[in-house]
Amino acid sequence: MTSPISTQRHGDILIVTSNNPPVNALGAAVRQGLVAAIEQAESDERVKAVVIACAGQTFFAGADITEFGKPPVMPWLPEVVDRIEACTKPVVAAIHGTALGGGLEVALACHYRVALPSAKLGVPEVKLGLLPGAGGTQRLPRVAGVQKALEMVISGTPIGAKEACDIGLVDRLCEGDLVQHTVAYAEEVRDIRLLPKSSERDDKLAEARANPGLFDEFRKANARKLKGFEAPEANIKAIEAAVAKPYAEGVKDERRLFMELMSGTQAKAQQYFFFAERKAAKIDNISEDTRPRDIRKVGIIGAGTMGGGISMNFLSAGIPVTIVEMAQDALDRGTGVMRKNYEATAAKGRMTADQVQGAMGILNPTLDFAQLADCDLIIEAVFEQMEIKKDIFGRLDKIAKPGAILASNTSYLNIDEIAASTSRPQDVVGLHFFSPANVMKLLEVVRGAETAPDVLVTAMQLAKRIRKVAVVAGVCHGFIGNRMLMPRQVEATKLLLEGATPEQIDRVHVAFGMPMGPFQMADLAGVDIGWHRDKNRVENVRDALCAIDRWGQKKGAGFYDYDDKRRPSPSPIVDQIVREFAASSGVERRNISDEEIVERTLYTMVNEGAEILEEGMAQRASDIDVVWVYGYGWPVYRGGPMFWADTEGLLKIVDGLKRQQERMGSDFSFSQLLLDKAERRGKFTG
Ligand code: 3H9
Repeated sequence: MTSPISTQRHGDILIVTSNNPPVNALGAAVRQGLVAAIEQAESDERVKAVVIACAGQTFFAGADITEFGKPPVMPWLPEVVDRIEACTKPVVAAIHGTALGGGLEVALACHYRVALPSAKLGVPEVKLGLLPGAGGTQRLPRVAGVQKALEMVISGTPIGAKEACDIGLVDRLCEGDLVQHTVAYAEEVRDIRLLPKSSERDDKLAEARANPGLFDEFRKANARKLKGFEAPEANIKAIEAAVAKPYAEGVKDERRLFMELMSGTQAKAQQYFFFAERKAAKIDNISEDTRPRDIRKVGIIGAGTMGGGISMNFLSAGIPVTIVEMAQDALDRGTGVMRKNYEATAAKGRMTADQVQGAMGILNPTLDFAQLADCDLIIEAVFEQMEIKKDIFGRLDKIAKPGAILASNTSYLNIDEIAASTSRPQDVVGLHFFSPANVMKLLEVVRGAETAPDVLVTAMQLAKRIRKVAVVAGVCHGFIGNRMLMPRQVEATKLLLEGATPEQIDRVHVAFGMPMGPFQMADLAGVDIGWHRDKNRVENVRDALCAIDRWGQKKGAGFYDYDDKRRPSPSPIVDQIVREFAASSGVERRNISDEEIVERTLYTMVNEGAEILEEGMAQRASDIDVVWVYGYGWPVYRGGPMFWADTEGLLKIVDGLKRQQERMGSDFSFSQLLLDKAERRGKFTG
């Protein structure tokens, strides 16, 4: 087998090149090749300095994640980086693309770093439930400063090469031919023998030692973001060790903390999720040579919250949008909200005024439906009612150009029925965005019975262009995400009558790691969503709340009372209503345990997920997990509902559901797939 590492002498510089597509991950062969190349440089008297560069789209993007959990193959990455730093001849990194994780650790071990201005440098290990484990927690604070290192390890977000240069992480920026420039740099430094070693620097650590409160302040400032996750605290501790101890001791702490994380469930969940997200983009049963349709212009019908949010995704990606409303005031209101949202982003420094202008400048607001005629994709985002949608699709059929994709943003309705109101069902697809649509990363792509393969491929590619993560769902009520919400809501409401409070149920969900519980979510989204609007028809707790205008946060009251800062408190009125309903429906009230809440509101979701898989409404269990992490804030450190069920053990899930089966009554039936897998000690994922 040929090595992914090749060497070539250019005068007295040895150019070491890695060619390990797609991202030059630091797999065993790359690590072995790098050590061999350094040995070659040491033993060849003609070589005065070394350049480490990568072919293809990027500098090393990190350790090879597919090797995690397998028996280790020598040399380990920590040994490789130490060997590079110990080289007696200057080693210069040539950085393009993304120097991430182990890739940045290799660069930090080099004595000098040259980069293209477009390069990005970062340590995303925290997103995999890990920390930079090849000396990164020790070298990065020494080179970039402790505060910056803390920010980088905790966010996992890379910084640009320009900033890296400003803080001393990159020594020189260059335009044009990177390797040529790096060789020239190596020639400048080739005679230096007292080489700068990242591990030996102390100046920036000394600054941190002068500010002993730094770590606690950092923990306090980031407490909310870090809640529930194990890796961030381990990252902070490793950097604390860098400041407090000599390098040789600090790396020992780093290794111990790394191994602890690596053997934990959170790291497994987060690494599983990394691949789950990438798998979601792949569509079953579609030939690989299916070409996407060209999307240059998008039409949106409806300038409400959803229509406006959806439009912003395309505008931000530079794709012109024609947005249609029925009345001028609704159109003005909708475009006004979009502008305000952009301006708020600009005020936070995340957009320039020119970018705001640029986005709004390619928006064409109109009352004229006929202006959709030249759009390549038209997304309907109007009121959730089948008759209205069918009418719109019938009209679209008459004016849209041949080959245009006609999409509905429906969150529950049958795409096949909508498609049947056109003469081109093959062009119809569901594009279910999540609210707020300009923020939430998830997009459910609903595949109708007749949706053409190239329409699906286009939808998946377009999702990437607008920075969404797309998951293919089949046609069923609520698709993947909202369908799984239903059993949760049914049981949560029944638990209220039986004696639990909204606070208790929400607390259990938040403690589990969800951003909010079912009743907090109802209050935020609007208790009145889907309500029949007849104040005299009161058949359940929700009807009763809606009848007295307790529609949630927007009315200052819902399942909770809210003060003028939208802070919730338990509501005696809701308690009274719940008790009355319990009495009138003959429900006996009792103490409800937290465990019962988990079994009836979370285990039931797993059961529904299994049902969705069994019916083929999701392509794979990991797609369900992607929907729940990106659409509803399921804690990524638990992988998603299906991965979590696997870690709990499917037998335990089945036993819990059996325990509750009588109480759940006819609202619940077992998924055969779940029962079968549990019996065979099987898993949904992996
Ligand atoms: C680490 O370094 C630990 C060390 O500190 C300590 C060790 C002791 N390994 O994302 P894409 C695959 S932890 C293996 O679609 P893009 C990916 O699965 C690592 N495979 O491309 C996909 O495969 P497929 C720290 C990897 O252009 C293909 O490459 N580093 C790895 O949108 C293309 O990926 C990270 O966490 C990997 N490290 O984005 C960086 N990375 O085609 C993780 C990617 O079969 N990677 N693949 O589906 C990324 O963030 C993005 O992939 C990157 C490119 C930005 C590089």
